[in-house]
Amino acid sequence: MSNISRRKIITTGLAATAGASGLVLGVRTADRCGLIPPDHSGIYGAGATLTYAAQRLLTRHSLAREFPASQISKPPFAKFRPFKNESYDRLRAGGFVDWRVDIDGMVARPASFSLAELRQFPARTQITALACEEGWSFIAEWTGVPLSHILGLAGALPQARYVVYYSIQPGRQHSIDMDDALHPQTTLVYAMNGGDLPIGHGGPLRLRLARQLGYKNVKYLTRLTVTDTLKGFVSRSSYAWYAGI
Ligand SMILES: Nc1nc2c(c(=O)[nH]1)N[C@H]1C(S)=C(S)[C@@H](COP(=O)(O)O)O[C@H]1N2
Ligand SMILES: [Mo]
Repeated sequence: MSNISRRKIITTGLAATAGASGLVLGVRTADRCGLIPPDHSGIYGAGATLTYAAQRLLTRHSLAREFPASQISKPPFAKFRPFKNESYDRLRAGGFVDWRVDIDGMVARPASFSLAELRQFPARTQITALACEEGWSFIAEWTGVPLSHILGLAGALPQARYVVYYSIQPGRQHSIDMDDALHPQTTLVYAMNGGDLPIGHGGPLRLRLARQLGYKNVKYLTRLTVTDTLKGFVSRSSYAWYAGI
């Protein structure tokens, strides 16, 4: 073996070792700073941990891009998935007057709100893109109540770390950490492009997270649970827990 190729092997080996220990160091630091996503799994989860940690540190308080009205996408949108379910159909037949979203868990005042009540709360309207992990996206104007307002009304306890949220569609629950829950663009959306939120887009109510991929934007929202752990809240999703964009 020539000196050159031996040196090459040694440096390559060193670089690989440095890379691996860099990851471990990164994960350890992330753990100390509360930057480990709940779906990490040891060293194999290092990629997800570093994505989460890096994005948290870089963009903690930053807003997703908002667009002018001229940029709103023309319907029909890329993917429209009509939804059927007996209790949903009953509520729909009644014009959604009986639709409610409940908030429970680590809150001082568990509560339940109708759409009419939600519409009385301070609203936020924003024109943002919804991007599916499958590679398509569209821009729409979304109007709703900031989740931070609902958490304030219910009195989320200081030790709360996550919000788990549920759809009337079984198996569609997801969860977010408090940074995303309190983010000003995180809203319970009941209107889109100036009209009621269409059925296909989650009407009458969905959670809209401008800084998260499509699948975290759960449609037909019925319940919010505030918690300090995600143990026991199993998500069926095979996608990463953290879907920051
Ligand atoms: N209840 C429910 N919420 C859902 C879904 C779903 O099938 N059911 N699909 C998710 C996915 S994968 C995406 S990309 C977006 C799509 O939103 P849209 O239908 O408004 O385009 O909704 C998300 N929320
Ligand atoms: Mo998606």
